[in-house]
Amino acid sequence: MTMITNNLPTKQLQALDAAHHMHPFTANAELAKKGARVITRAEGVYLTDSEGHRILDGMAGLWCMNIGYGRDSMADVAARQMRELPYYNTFFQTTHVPAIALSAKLAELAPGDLNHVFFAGSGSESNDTNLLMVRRYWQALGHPEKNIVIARKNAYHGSTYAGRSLGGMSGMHEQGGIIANIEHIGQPHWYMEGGDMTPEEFGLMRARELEDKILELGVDRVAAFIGEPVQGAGGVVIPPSTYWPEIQRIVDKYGILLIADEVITGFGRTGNWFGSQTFGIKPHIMTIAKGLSSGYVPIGGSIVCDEVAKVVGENGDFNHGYTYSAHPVAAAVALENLRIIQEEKLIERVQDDIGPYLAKRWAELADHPLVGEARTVGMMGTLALTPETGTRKPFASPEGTVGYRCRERCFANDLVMRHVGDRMIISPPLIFSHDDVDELVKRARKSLDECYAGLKADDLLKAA
Ligand code: PXG
Repeated sequence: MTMITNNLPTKQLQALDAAHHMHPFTANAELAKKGARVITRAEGVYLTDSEGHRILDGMAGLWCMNIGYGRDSMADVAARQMRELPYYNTFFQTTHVPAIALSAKLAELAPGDLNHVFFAGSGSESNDTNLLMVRRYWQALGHPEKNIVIARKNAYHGSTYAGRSLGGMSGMHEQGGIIANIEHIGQPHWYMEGGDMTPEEFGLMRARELEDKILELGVDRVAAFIGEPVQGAGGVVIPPSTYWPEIQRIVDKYGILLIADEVITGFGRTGNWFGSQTFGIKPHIMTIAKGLSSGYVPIGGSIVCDEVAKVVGENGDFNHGYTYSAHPVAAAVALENLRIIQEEKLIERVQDDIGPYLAKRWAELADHPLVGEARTVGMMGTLALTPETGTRKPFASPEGTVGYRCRERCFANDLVMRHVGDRMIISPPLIFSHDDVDELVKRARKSLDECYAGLKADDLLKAA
């Protein structure tokens, strides 16, 4: 077989990719016709493709590249760890230094009594762990029937069976169904679903769906509630200020467990170490991945409070674990990533400098005729595309038509900005400079202009 390198012609790489590589969340036959964009290298906040384009990464990879690409020390730590101890497991009464150091570090960083870490290879696996952990907790306390987890529509909790079942993406549920004893309530998405209510009224209403659901099922059946502090894949849904305090009140009142899925919101994304701190949430378990290693290596985990860890730990074996739980190379690289975040004060930067600057520049896009709403929290941003500013009406075209067209313009303008339905979203690396923000807003505005002109020409600027 020929050596496949960056130097092969794009067309040849695309043909091999189409022949052998099944892409996630993709209509592969369709992609094969046009060919995937081949990313060949990256440095800082820019990607380079096989055609030599320099692409500004407004999504930090897939919400994970918090410290930016091309950090030599990350590679050095990985190489050192691979030479010293490339692999060992933590089953069978063994441990190793990277596992010890990373779990202790996470216990130090996590709020409250979240002092115990169960490692996995990804966010999805960690949510599998969490589903089992909360069920096992109640079972060990003598309540095996307390096994239902309440989650939310349009949530994303991963792609394994537990992840996709806890998640509330209808397109995922339609393919293969979901596992039993998971219930979904409404999401706190005021712009799309708030009707005539104020955001604050709507936030309370949606939170109280949790209380209604607990009473409907019976509190003796409910193990836990899971939510992302800010829904990421659902379209950067920043909840109304009333939402999380009311969820917390309900969870406390009925004594059910609270899982905060921090896979996106963890490690500085919202201006604190964890989104739970930004929104005043006190979870029993936090799901982590992505920014834990800034995507340099796959690693995820569950940070667990004293009480849950005690009950699960004091009742015999917890029959669960992954070959790569606390993988030493991944753990060492994650530790180096945390060191960089701390030493470069990236979280303080998001809080005091680059977050507010992004908020200011992003808000300027609200004057665009295609934009109905422009919001940010920390280094996450969202634009609602609208056929009619001043209303929150959707487009007449099938949802996602306009968003897809806008994303195509971003692609053409060398900007990674995603669409979710008819919403555009960003989640740039935390190391973004003011110039990078300016460049992102410039490319976004150009893409919006071109999208708007195209919609006008094709008579698609119509409200439903
Ligand atoms: N929880 C949350 C909140 C996530 O965003 C996962 C769990 C699963 O993590 P892993 O590491 O198993 O992928 C995620 C992942 C998108 C997109 O389209 C988002 C994710 C993954 C893939 C695509 O925005 N988030």
